Amino acid sequence: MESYDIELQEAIKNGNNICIAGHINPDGDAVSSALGLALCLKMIGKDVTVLLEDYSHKFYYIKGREMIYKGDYDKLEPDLFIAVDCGSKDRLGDAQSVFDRTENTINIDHHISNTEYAKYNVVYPNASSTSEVVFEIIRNFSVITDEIASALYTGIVSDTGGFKHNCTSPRTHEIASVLIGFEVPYSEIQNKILYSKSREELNIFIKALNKLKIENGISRVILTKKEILESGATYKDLDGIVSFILNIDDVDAAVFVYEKENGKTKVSMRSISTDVSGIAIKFGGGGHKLAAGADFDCTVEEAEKIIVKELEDVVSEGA
Ligand SMILES: [Mn+2]
Repeated sequence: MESYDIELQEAIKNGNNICIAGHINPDGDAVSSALGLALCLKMIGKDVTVLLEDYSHKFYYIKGREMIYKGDYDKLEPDLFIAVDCGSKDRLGDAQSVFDRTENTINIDHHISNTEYAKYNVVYPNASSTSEVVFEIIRNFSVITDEIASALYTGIVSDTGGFKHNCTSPRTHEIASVLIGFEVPYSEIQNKILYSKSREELNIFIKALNKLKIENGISRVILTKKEILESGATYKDLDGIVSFILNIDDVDAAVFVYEKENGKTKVSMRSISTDVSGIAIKFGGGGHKLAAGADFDCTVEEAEKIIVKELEDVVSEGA
């Protein structure tokens, strides 16, 4: 660990009443890094409150759910706030107000677009996942249990797509090898996270694939709120769609554009070799080189046009 991480460890040691929060609409890495870190800090005697929006039932097996706070955020007065997997302060959602009134704040992340908004920023863009960064931090406290190992393993599998995405490094595998030395049901975890689908997810997949278009190496799907809801799906069932439509011969970039519950438009991009993070940042979003997204105030059709044009420019530059 680098020298400023000693300051970080001191900050954690000095905190007693700690809030840990992940980004809005939490994915596997946000849930795993938040709960994995929470389980660890609880073991070393801290009072821990986890602030997470509701997330996919797929991740309900991760221990520590009872630490997730359901009460009034105005009542929280932590002496330390730790944000995990959250590239910018506004992505904390409702937890942002708690962050703002807490003096000691830590930001643990791996997004290249991270805005370093906390007092202590521990951002490793080369790490596969925030769960990987959390492992590097907590191994210094030397308390890893089967539950913590299962949580962090889940986060790593989730963000690497099963050690497949190019964020996977030799270090990622080293950490995974340590983690599966604990009682970690790695086959079940991989099946649950990467392959199994609920009926609702399957129905929205069928709908999405019926609307799939492929042109100039770019695959795309757009879905309106009406289409999503009439398939019986919820917004948590949409996660796998954009990665799925990237896995098509001769496709280099995939775009999934959908209407959110609040009527705004979400654009989610994945790519094999094209850097899509720049496009996301240009429209006020963020993410990673090969996986990024942004929100738009226009209709899904308008957003699709804008993004496909941007992508065609970048894809043709790279060709
Ligand atoms: Mn992540």
